[in-house]
Order: sequence, then structure tokens, then C-alpha cells
Amino acid sequence: MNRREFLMTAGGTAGAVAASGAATAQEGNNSSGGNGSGGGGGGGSSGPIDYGGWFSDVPYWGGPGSTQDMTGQSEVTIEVGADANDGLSFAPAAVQIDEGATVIWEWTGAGGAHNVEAESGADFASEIVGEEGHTFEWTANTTGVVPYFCNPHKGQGMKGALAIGSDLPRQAAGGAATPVDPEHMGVPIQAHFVGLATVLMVVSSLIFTFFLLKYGESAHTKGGNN
Ligand SMILES: [Cu+2]
Repeated sequence: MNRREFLMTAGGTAGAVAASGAATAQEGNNSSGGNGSGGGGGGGSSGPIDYGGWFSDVPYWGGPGSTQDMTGQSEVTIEVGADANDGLSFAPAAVQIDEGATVIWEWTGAGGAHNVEAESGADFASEIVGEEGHTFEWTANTTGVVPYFCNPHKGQGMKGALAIGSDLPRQAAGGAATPVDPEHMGVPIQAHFVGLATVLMVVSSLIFTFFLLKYGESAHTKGGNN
């Protein structure tokens, strides 16, 4: 086997090895993608409840862990027009309650006219009133997180949330919020990068072989010592 033949064989082998590597990498990524979608839920019973950024513009929000545990009560009361935020607040801002519990919002008369309106997870909306002593009731006929707000003061951060039941989204260990579920980001994008990198490796090795074959034996070997 002369040098030219050797290089051609070597180049071909390298290409074949790299190509099979690409196939293996892709299979590996597909299976790990499956694992990723399995672990995405984040439900459970430990760690602070994750409200998904709902309270990020709420000035009186006490942070993760400030959820008031009101489980075990068939009736819970939430102030509408509480002291914080010049009356533009709910207190407690976030409560954990049992499914089936009755939530009673009670107007304090502070902060002007308010209402109570579900953002998602439920479908309730009260009338807008300002008078002290007004109440609005809703029975928790669902589970999960129900963020709600006051329509006239949503822009000033008058928001609250109900966490109903025990199977609730929890923040990751270490207190870091997980606003985006990796499942929704399309895990396979990783496989594309691996495939692309492998193709680049194959192509660059072929180009290298080509230049070796074309120029390797000409200018520099000509007039050499042997
Ligand atoms: Cu309000």
C-alpha cells in the first residue's frame, strides 16, 4: 500500500467512524429527551409553592415561603384593601387551602373600589365595590394555583393567589424559580447541535484528507533528502 492509498483508506475510515458516531449521538439524545419530559412536572408537597412570576410586580409580596397555610379550614377570609400598598392589596396575598373550602373576600373600605377576578385556573369575578364590609365568596371546586387580581388596580400590583390542594407546582431546591418548563423549550434542539458538530467533524476530516492527497506529496517532498 503506497502513501496515497493509505491516506484514502484512512480518510474513508475516519468518515465512516464519524458518521456512525453521529447516529449514536442522536440516539443517545433522543432517549435523554424522553427522560427530560418525564421529570418536567415539578408537582409535589415540599418546597415553596411556585406562582410562576405572578407576584413579580407585587410590592407587598413576601417572597417564596410567605404562602399562608390555611389548610384544614372549611372557610378562609382574605382582606380586600389591606394596609399594604396604600390599600391596594390582598391579605394574605397567597393562601394554601383545601379543595372544597370556601374563600370569603372581605372589603375593608381602604384603597377605593376593588374587585376580585381570577386570572387563570378558575372562573370567578366579583363586582367592583368600595364599601367596607362587602364580601364575595367562591368555593374552591378545583385544585392547583389560581392567581387572581383586582381589575382597577392590577397595574399597581394588587394581586393574590390561591393554592388549592396539595399537588402544587413547587420551586426547585435552592429557592431558584423555574419559570420555564424545559419540556416546553423543545429538548431536541440539543440533538441538532450534536449532529451539526459531528457533520462538521466529518467534513473537516474529509477536507483535510483532500488537501493531504492533493498537496502532501508535491511541493514539500520534491527535492527532499530522500
Ligand atoms: Cu383594587
